[in-house]
Amino acid sequence: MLLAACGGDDSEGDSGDDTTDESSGDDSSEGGDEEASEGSSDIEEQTWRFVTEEVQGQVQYVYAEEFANRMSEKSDGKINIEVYEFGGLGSETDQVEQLQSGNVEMAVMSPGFTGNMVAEGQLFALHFLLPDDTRAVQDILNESEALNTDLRERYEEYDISPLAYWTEGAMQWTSNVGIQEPSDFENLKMRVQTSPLIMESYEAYGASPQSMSWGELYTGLDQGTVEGQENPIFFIADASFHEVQDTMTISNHNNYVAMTTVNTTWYEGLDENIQTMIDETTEEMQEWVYEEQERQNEEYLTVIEEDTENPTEIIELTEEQRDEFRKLAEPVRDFYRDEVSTVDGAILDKLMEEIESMSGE
Ligand code: 6CS
Repeated sequence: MLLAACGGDDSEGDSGDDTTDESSGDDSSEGGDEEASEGSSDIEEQTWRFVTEEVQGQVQYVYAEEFANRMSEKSDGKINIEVYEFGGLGSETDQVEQLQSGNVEMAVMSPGFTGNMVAEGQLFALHFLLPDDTRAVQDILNESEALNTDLRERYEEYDISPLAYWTEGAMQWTSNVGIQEPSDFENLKMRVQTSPLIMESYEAYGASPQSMSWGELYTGLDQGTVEGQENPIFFIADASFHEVQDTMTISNHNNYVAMTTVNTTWYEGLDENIQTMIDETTEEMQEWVYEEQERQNEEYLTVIEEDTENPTEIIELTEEQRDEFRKLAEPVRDFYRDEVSTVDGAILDKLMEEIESMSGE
């Protein structure tokens, strides 16, 4: 499949020069005024592949398109990045393998799909760990040494370098039962990503979690193979999950964290000026993607609210109701320390200290 996809069939990949996608917003030309970097004349023409877990218009995809455009401009057109949407190169876990083997150079990856490999990365599955405020979450993701140094080193043991972590927004629950208290999860067949700790988090509420690719999720919910799921609002609406679910619970129990990743061996073999160009672009993109996810999450909330053909009851949890879930979620941190982590939870504990010291600033 990869060979076919890499064979230059434009329907599979995006050259990265296509700025016509309206959903990338007016900002798609941001960075367009930037001068080609000094020394770009030394750069040899090259094509890289950048795979995402989402489809055209969704946050990860427009992120990769914008990244590609900026790299092309900075390199005076020498670096051409082909962007692949979800599905073109297999499932989410296939994509992880393709990055590791170097079949693709770059990927947007969710830690929830590397849980069976990088044990420490599962800390993102812990509910009520990150701050409630999404901006504060992004600040932690930008500044945390636990994540950007210690966790990165763990991923690098598997030839994956996370260059940045960014939020795609707070996650909410959808179901037909209308989740308001932990007992509503009793035996609920909850669809989750492949991380064992995500499963543990839902077992703590009494649910019956099942891992599944999101490509099968609409049908799974429609046919009752699974009965609930978690995602940011933009994704729930754009993937039409709300059409096959009666309720959406605004729980803000966690943020959806994505990682900009590169194949470590490939990246380390690049000329220093190209590495710098990648690093600078990754850093610039942090604010860009923050605003993009915020815009999409706001817009798609309205889409759900105004979809009269597929009405979805929106249930907003009170702080007291959230506390009932929090009480059950917090002991899962000990499970992570004792049963999951290979360093007794050292990265988690450092992250928790960082969160505490940032929230006190
Ligand atoms: O639920 C999922 O698996 C998908 N959710 C998002 C927000 N992005 C891609 C991911 O695979």
